[in-house]
Amino acid sequence: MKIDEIILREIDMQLKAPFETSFATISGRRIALLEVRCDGVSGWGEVTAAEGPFYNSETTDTAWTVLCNFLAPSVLGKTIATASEVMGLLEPVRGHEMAKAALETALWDVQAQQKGLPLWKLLGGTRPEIACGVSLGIRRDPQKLIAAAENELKAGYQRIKLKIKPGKDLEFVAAVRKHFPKTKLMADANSAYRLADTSFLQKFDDFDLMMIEQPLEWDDMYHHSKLQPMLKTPICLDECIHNPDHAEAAVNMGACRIINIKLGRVGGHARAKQIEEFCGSRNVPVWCGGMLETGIGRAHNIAMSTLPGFVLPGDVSASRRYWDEDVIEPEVEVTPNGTIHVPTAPGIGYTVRTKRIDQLTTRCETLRAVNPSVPVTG
Ligand code: OSB
Ligand code: MG
Repeated sequence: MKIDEIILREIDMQLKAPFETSFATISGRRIALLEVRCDGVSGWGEVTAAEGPFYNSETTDTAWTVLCNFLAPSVLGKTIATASEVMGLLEPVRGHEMAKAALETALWDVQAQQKGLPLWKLLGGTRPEIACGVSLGIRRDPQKLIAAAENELKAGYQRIKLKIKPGKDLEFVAAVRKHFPKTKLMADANSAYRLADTSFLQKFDDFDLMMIEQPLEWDDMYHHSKLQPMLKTPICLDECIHNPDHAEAAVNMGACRIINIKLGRVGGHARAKQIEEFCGSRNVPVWCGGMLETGIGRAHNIAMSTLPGFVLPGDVSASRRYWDEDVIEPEVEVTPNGTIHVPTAPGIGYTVRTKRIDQLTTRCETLRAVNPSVPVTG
């Protein structure tokens, strides 16, 4: 694949309803989409960073800058045999996994199209249908949360994740558990607690949760390793895991028993797959997290979720839960059994609605190799 051109577009999209987490309330999204052109084939990826640096340190704007100034120049004009090779070219840039992932995942889309394969088959996926859960934002009171959960369970979703924060936590989880004694339930704190809250966090052990996601600080694996032995509920790490080495460290130090894999957070498909393989070898279940993506990011999440280690329902749900109108067709739909049928067309398997994207675009940058003889990295 010769990397001829990279086109970055920022689109503005309004969420159907605001999404409240312990770190922010998100109503509208500014999303950077990346199109890479190789040998006449277009591949698509999405920057999953949020608008502000409150989930992790990246933002839509930092990813834009790093892609334009550092990542694109180090790959444009170069030829790679497989998408997974691109991470080697991007290695001089530290961090910025979400910026890298947009490019890496777009190249996987190209490679799959060139081979005439659906992306999930190229990745080594084994399940033609994936299990879906939903992530419910924080609500004003427990009754509202129960109503939201009821709605999603009626639609078929297989598990409910509740966002929690101090003051909107135990009472909410208790109420939902009481109303739904058998439902697969979990909580996501997005780093809102500290090790000093251990005795409070132990109270969640009463609710038979599948897991509690990222209770302590975003970069603090050590304190999670102190907390996990004091909880019956498995800890699932999200924010802490940026690469396969982090996954190995977390599992070996007992900081978690489950890992949430997000393509953006770990730098793309190749690393996600490495984490999935490592976790499989250690009997650590993994599942696919979400970042309120458009259909493009969602399509990549669906492909990744077909890998054998993804044994738990992910935060991969229908387009219509987020958007009035998505940027792909067909839109992602969930069956009454709470599953998504994985598409069989080559590449990401959905058609990118370029006209709709053009209408939503607020800025656009086309990048081409300037002078291929001048090295730009290091
Ligand atoms: O922690 O999993 C998270 C959304 C934005 C940022 C972080 C998270 C989330 C979600 C929503 O939980 C997942 C989704 O439905 O896309
Ligand atoms: Mg999370």
